[in-house]
Amino acid sequence: MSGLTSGILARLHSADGYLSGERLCREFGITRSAVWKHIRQLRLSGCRIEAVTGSGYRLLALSGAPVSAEVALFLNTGFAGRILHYRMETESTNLEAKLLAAAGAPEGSVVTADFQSAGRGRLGRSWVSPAGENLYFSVILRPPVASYRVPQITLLSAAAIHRALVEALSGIDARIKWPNDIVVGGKKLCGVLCEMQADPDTAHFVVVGIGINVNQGEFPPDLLDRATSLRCESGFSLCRPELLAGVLNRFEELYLQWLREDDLGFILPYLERYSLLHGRDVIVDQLTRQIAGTVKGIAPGGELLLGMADGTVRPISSGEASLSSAYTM
Ligand code: BT5
Repeated sequence: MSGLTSGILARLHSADGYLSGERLCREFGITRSAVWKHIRQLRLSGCRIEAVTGSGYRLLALSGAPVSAEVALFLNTGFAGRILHYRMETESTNLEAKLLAAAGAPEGSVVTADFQSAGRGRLGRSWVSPAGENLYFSVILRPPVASYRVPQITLLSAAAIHRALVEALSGIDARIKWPNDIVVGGKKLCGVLCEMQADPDTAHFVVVGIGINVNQGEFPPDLLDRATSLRCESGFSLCRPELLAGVLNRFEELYLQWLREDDLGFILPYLERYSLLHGRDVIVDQLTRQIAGTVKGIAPGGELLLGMADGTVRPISSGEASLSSAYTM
């Protein structure tokens, strides 16, 4: 979509009622037929625009696809999402973002897709990514920090997503499940996959991949008991571009603060307040071993603090945590 088409969309979106063709001509310095061409373009992209003789044009509905022009309507960031590459279909937005980052894409660039044919989770797992319903996006970062700090970005992202979700749906009881999930009622709503290219000392770039189940109504049998969406939880369909912008708005705020700090200390009260695991007995699966304990909190470095049977507290830096009760059920 051209800059002018996006500009006309933004103008229609901010208008209170109808905007005459004549006014659009004047404001954008273009002819009547050019205005018509842009309106046609917007309609082709899926926006519903009413045209009434004598009154003008009125935006009835956005397409709802997470395209740059629609996300920009709700964005108040300095850099996050200001460059946004939208794909109708891609293998994985993380994969594309890594290629773009390696080719020099600036910090804050975002790749988003309507459908992922090979959406990825951690450790080679897959992320179910049907078309037209959810959000799949990856943010490129170039944090000037030592690479040991990079894993903290996963929890930082979870906090930003959580904030945006409760702002979009105030009644939702979403919980942050260390280290990379947002869950509602024990079912997964969102996952974060952070990948980086780094030297031993410095990170060259980081790609933060985020999948949020937004308007999905049904899940495949293997996810039926384990996954949910905002629509399943609330009964409402949400505007994907608005939610994506909401996450980016919150993310940029927290990320900039995190760069000024040494660690996650500033956001720990929030992470602990909305933690699914706080105070609970859990088992952390680290592939080669399982560690059982009681969650005492999160360390400023992002590690899960596990109280052990012998009274010591052990910081756990990676793994898949499950409630012990889930094991015995
Ligand atoms: C994650 O991995 O939770 C990270 C997911 C990140 C997905 C985003 S989408 C945009 C970007 N591009 C990508 O290719 N990836 C990122 P993990 O903790 O390993 O969880 C994966 C597990 O979650 C799977 O093994 C399933 O059990 C479950 N799962 C798969 N798809 C799901 C979905 N749509 N909703 C809920 N759970 C799902």
